[in-house]
Amino acid sequence: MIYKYLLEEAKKVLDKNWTGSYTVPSIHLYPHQWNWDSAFIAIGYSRYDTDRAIQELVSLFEGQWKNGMLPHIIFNEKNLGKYFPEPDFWQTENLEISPDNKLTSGITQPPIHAFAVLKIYENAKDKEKVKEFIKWIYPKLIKMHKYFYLERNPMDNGLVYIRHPWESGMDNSPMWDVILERIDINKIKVPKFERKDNKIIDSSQRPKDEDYIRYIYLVNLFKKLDYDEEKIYKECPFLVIDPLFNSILNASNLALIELAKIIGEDYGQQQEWYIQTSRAIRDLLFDKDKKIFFPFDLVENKLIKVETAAGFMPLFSKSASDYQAKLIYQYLNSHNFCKLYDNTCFAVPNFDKTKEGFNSKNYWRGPVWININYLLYHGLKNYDFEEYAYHVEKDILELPLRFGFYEYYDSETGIGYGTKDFSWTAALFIDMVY
Ligand code: 2M8
Repeated sequence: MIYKYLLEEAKKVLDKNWTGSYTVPSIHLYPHQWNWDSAFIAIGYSRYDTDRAIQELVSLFEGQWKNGMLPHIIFNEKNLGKYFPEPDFWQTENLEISPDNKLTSGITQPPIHAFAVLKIYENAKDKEKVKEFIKWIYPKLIKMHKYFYLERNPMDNGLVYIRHPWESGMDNSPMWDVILERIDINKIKVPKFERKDNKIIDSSQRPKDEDYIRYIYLVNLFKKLDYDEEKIYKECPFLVIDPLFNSILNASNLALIELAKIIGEDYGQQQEWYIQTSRAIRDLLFDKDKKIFFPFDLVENKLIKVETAAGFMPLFSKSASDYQAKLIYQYLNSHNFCKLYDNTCFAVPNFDKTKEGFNSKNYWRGPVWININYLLYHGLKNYDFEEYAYHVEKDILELPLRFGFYEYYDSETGIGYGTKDFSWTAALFIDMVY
């Protein structure tokens, strides 16, 4: 295969970003350990270095909170001063529920970890070694899922909320615009801060300053409320059921069933979670006229009708009905996203190209992201949409081949943007090539 020769380059990217115990997403822009990045990175390692794949997740889970939450950043004390916001802003170190020996943020990210652990097992030559690792991480994964179902499941229907755009992983997605406008930047007070990201990357490809003011407002609110989930739920203006987050959680529920079988544990609990969350995704988040799943705003109790790739993700967890999957497919395979054999786009942009505010170069507002396409690829396979899955696979391989291992790619020209030598792009490329 022509992509094989690039494998070594992809591995070099991961080597460059490897710290000895985990992998940074990018040395300059993201110099700490990130939650869902590490899971994607571990999937890449699982193809050729089981030990590193395991080590990546061991380091990550050392930062797990006592209440089960896995923070979105585990800070590396040696690298402090290069990123914003860091521990001085989060101030989580003296909480009863935060870990004793790690500095972390106070929010989480999409829980793709059980899915990644199963991949490590499937790809390993030495299954017994991975079995020992599964025995170690399984209770931690269960604890994390329990945290979501107990503390973030306000309707008690298996749909869990996020409370910060950073928790979605799709930080400045147009999905969050209307909600964030609720936070009036002329009326709020936030501590003085200085961004670092827009000194490293051209600011036209990053979130706006107004976005950051709101992000920091929310961090400050959590801090003020001592990271107490009940208090946060009462006061937070950003409380959203995200289809991406819930689909990932649910795909991980499926993986947890398999992991339990491998180590001989009972899996009734995760089966129940799976059934409940699937049903709620199908019944509450789908819009059959728009042919896509939407996020749900818990503050105003309504769907947020903004069409992004997050709305295709119930395919990944097999939570969409066949009827919903067919409608989704029609919409995905149209000029709004990227039609098969249309040579003017790459599969698939993160936002409907025909909508106001679409920007093919700006971060989560329209470029192609490899991790999202990776999830979509698996989702399409789940429903036997083989031709489109192949189309997505081809672009996941071709974009790095033609343009390098970038953080995201212009969905019209394919040119890479954001930071280069980006870990999950390299890791998922590796997984696809093997
Ligand atoms: C981006 O988010 C961070 C905050 O978490 C940032 O912009 O500083 C997002 O793309 C997120 O999904 C990703 O996990 C993180 C590290 O790659 O960068």
